[in-house]
Amino acid sequence: MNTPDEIFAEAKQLIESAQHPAAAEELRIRYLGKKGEVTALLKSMGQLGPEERRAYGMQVNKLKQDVEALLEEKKNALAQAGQSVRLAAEKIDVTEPGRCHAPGVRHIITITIDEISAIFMNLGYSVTEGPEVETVFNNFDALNAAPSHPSRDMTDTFYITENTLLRTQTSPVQVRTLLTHEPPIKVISPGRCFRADTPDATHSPMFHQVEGLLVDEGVTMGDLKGTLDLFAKRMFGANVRTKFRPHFFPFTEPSAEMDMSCFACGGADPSCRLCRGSGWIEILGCGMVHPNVLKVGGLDTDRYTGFAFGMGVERTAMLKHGIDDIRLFYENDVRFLGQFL
Ligand code: 2NL
Repeated sequence: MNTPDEIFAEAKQLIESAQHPAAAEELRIRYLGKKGEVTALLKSMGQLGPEERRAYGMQVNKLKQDVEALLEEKKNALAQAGQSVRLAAEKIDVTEPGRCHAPGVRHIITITIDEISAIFMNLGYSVTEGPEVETVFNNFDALNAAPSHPSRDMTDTFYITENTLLRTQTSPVQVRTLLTHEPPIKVISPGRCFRADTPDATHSPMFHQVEGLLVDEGVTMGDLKGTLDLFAKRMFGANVRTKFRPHFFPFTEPSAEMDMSCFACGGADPSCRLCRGSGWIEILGCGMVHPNVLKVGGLDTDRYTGFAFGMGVERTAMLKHGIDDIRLFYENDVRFLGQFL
């Protein structure tokens, strides 16, 4: 058995080189535990005589206290060091630049629909939406389209069944309004439409429209012109002038297309991309609601008149932002989409 001095020397060296609280605890068990070396010395004293036991006892007790003190000191030092390591690891440099989370933007089609809607909402219109899958009745019959009208053709319209289709315009939303509401009616209906067109720079089989409908007593063509002229000025700038050209739609009579003065060249540039030197750009179709359409809503056509209009959202956005290909809207290239905020 080692002497107290030998045990102390070895314990001191081992405790000093302990790197971890668990290593220190192992050493405590090795020296001071039930089967530890110091404990063994204390137990062995029973074999000594009374004189010897007293002196040796003091020596072993001192050994026990010294090892305990060394362990205590080491455990404190290790805890302190652990704390420092943890603090160093958790240190945050508040002077570092922040990480950027690039926010998305609304799609330019959504932005354009919201701008158009805001202009009409400020004039007291409600915004109504309806299903993209519609009945042939709401999309064609109710809108005075002759049974032989070319737009009904399978090659122009996506039919789901004989009586259901993907709407080719958002007018069926307004037909629903006519069927369920009494005048005064003042609504716009933005939304997605579908036509079996081959894609090119100006055509897409899926596109968006905003249509408007106003029905009340005493509504005139003058109301239509004033409303749409004000729309053009708010949408494209206060300098814009408008003119109305006769046109034909089955659902309006009379019908017209509205042109606005070219905000790009004012008619001065024969090679102008927007107006080709004519000075005028077509922006929407409109007219006085055909009596046959008013009758679908059960209205007395001697008492009520109305106007309606429809515009392509893609075309409006392309004019306003100088976009030259409709397909850019659907390619989801963030370099394109991120330009419009
Ligand atoms: C265009 C022309 C137009 C309408 C849409 C309409 C709706 C009802 C009754 C009568 Cl419920 N008319 N809508 C009227 C005239 C023109 O759209 O060129 N759209 C892109």
